Amino acid sequence: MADKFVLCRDKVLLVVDVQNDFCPGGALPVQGGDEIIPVVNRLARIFSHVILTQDWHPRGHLSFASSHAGKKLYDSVTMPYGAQILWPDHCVPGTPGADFHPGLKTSRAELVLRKGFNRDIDSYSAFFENDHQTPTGLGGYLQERKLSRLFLAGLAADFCVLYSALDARKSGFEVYVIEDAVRGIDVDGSLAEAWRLMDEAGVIRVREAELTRE
Ligand code: VGL
Ligand code: ZN
Repeated sequence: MADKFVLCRDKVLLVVDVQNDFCPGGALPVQGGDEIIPVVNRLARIFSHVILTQDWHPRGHLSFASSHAGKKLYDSVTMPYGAQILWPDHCVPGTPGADFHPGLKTSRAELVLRKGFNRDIDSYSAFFENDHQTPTGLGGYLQERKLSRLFLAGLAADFCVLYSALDARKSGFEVYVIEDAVRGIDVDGSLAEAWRLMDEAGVIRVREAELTRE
């Protein structure tokens, strides 16, 4: 089973948002978020291509509850592009929370993609902003380099990993999610729903051991 993964030259490890703000002690901590770091570091050594994403929101970003008078954390508001959950201020460039977790080994990354930098629109997905129309350029980058098999890791399983996986499927990529290299936020059952949506979209679940076994 594992041999089909090894020596696969077009495989990409896409590491989503392993930043201080999503780890314990951060502004929007994902429970156990830092536990995936040793797993991701081991995986990064065996993939021929590593891409990292960084959530990157200017101060006053409209996904922040603090930008909406009278709204509370995790309220949902209607934006021109649809529903938006309101988050604590997070991943503001220039703050430590926006940095990669110091334990994450970043040296093998050939691309660092930032997303969510437009004040008026969030971008959970590494492929399209939350209007599902504005591309980040990642799809074009992968296509141009003929990289078609994506293995996702990172935070959070039920937001940025989920939307990246779904968009990648829609864009025609073969998509795997490495179950023990992700953790979720779980707002109102969002984690179970995320696994359901990924299964339905043909995202294949794998574990680290299946990728490393000889
Ligand atoms: C994320 C909520 C807000 C994520 C980013 O990385 O999953 N979640 N911004
Ligand atoms: Zn964000």
